[in-house]
Amino acid sequence: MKPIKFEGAKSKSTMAFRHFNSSEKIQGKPMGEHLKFAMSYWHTLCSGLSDMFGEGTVEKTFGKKSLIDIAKAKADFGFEFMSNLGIEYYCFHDTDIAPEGETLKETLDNVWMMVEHLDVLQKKTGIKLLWGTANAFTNKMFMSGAATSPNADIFAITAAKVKTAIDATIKLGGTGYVFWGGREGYDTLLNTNMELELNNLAHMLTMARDYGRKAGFDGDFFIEPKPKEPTKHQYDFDAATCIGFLKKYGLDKDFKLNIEANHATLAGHTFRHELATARINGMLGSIDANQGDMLLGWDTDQFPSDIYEAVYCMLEVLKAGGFKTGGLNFDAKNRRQSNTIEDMYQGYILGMDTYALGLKIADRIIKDGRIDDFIANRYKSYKSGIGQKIVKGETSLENLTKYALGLKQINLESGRQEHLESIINQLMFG
Ligand code: XLS
Ligand code: CA
Ligand code: CA
Repeated sequence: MKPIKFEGAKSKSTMAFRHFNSSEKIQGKPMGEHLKFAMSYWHTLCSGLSDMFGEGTVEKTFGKKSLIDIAKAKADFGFEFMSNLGIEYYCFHDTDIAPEGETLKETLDNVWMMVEHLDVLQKKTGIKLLWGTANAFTNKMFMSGAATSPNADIFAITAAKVKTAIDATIKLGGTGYVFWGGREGYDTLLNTNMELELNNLAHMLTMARDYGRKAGFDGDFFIEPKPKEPTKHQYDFDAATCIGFLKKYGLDKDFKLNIEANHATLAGHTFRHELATARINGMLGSIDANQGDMLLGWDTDQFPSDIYEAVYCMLEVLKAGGFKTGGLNFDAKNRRQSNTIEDMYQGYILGMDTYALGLKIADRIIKDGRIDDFIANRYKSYKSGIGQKIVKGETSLENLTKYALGLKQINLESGRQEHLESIINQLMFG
């Protein structure tokens, strides 16, 4: 496979970029730096595209037999794939990069062996690690959770995996470390001590923070909210729940959020709602870019193709001042019937072009100014007089009652949703 080229919007090729032109500047900054695209190791290099009803439709052993040889071949393919696409970052779980051994020691040693291999590939290509994480949900020992397991030995094994994954992240220069809850949640309170489990989860995150800081990790820790799947009640339900949790346990200075599009919609929110919730709390750290299917009630992890969603996402990213330690990780996999290497490239090209176009249109919306002006104007009553006192917290129920009793008439101004939606369409399609 050859490097994928930028051919511009007129191109009819689906094996070329039509919008993603890494060096093109938007708001004075190259597109590549705005978008910080990352490859998800698990979907891209490990998933055979099996589902609940059927086996995988693609083979990802890369012609090798032993587990270690397969792991190295995956890494080699992955770095060639990223280089061809011009993707500068990747994300992994410990179990994506290295096979599990017979014992915990063997498993952790395998991770270290692969870290050395990845280090060489990083130096050769200039590709960087965005974030690392520990998989504490696939192995059957985690059936009842990891940091929230009812069994303290499982908690200890989780700690060992988290420690190694943090060490690996530091060694590879990762700027983020993710905690996605996995099986941290419950199916029934008939067998669950929720209070103890939540306290233990906080103990794990606190130990990870303290260990990471001591070991020299100066990036961000991220929590990735998800409302359900695999458990009925995932503890990290959505952005607001996670922020409340982090504040309760004093972790909000070191943790930010990794918002996934598909998890947002599973929570009954829009993607933008989750991003905005994180942003206004100063916690928009990183993004898992994908999309779900509104007619299917599960986490389908599809490559993003919805331009509206990408536009609203990039508006939030621009408003947050861009990514610092995070980026846009394609936590996405091909559909089961898309089972060729070409499909893998086309999935990424689709996602990258969707977000590049999203960025361009978001910039256009900001420059146009009509939406921002409308919102600012809508709240003008808070700029002076009583409104200003409310905003500053300088009034009371008594004062406001006196003021309200003196009101002669009130102005109910239209929210003009349809007008605003037309502006968005104008700016998107002309
Ligand atoms: C699963 C999650 C997972 C995290 C990393 O639904 O998206 O892949 O991103 O553990
Ligand atoms: Ca994810
Ligand atoms: Ca997902």
